[in-house]
Amino acid sequence: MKQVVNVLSSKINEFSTYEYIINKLNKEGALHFSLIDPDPTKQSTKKAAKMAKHAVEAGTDAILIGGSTVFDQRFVDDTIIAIKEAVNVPVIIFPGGISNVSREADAILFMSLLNSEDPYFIIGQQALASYTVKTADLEPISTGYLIIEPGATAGWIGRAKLLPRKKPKLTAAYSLAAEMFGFKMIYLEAGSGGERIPTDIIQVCSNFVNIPIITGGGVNSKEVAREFVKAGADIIVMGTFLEDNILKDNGNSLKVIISEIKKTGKECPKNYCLK
Ligand code: 1GP
Repeated sequence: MKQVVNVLSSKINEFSTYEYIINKLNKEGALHFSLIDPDPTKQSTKKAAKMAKHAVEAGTDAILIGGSTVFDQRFVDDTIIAIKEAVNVPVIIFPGGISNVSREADAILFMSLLNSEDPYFIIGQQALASYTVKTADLEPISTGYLIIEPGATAGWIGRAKLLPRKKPKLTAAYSLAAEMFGFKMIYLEAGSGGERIPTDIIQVCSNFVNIPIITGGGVNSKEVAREFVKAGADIIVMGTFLEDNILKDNGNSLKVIISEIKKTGKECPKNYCLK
């Protein structure tokens, strides 16, 4: 046990991905994260690295690694290693489950699916993963995860009691509770590749909470990205758009969207405190 504590204490003063996020948000007003699914049926590690390189050239601020149906832990490690060799922005795990945890990443969104009906997704798998995160020297960034209707794969797997699209105050209540519990960030989505969350949900949540709001799912144009940032989203995540376009146009269409996010971010100054 002492050894574990020593391992950790030697890391306390190292550069923190969370600090990078907060400082960049306070400087730029909005960030963009690129989500890559470490799935060998989708792309090789080499292709994943190429996608990340184009995304960084297009202006993305971090690479998220994750998927709801990750099954090959070794492939997750290899994908992250390849990406880290290609780019120098933080690589952060966006875990779909325990098999997503990799010591190769810089940080992990240590998420609790707060609107799950199954305690396993609220605290169970997090408890099981906690030793790995601690001994792997992965920086946990506690994140309250909320899934809104229709929820897609993430909602189904996480046994979410989906938050109603037409009742933004319900999502805001969960977001506020997440902040009161001490979560550092909130992640709102309605599922990957599907329907986007209603903009007024972002707006109402942002009126209530003082921690960064991450959102994604179905973002595929500069208009949508602008609308989300204007409504109060701090970090826009895009996955499917990257998968569909980035190797075809070398990131040119992504660059247009990220430029819009940065432009809109300047109109929405932030002043977050480090927690
Ligand atoms: C899912 O926000 C991510 O959590 C990405 O969604 O694949 O639809 O971009 P998309």
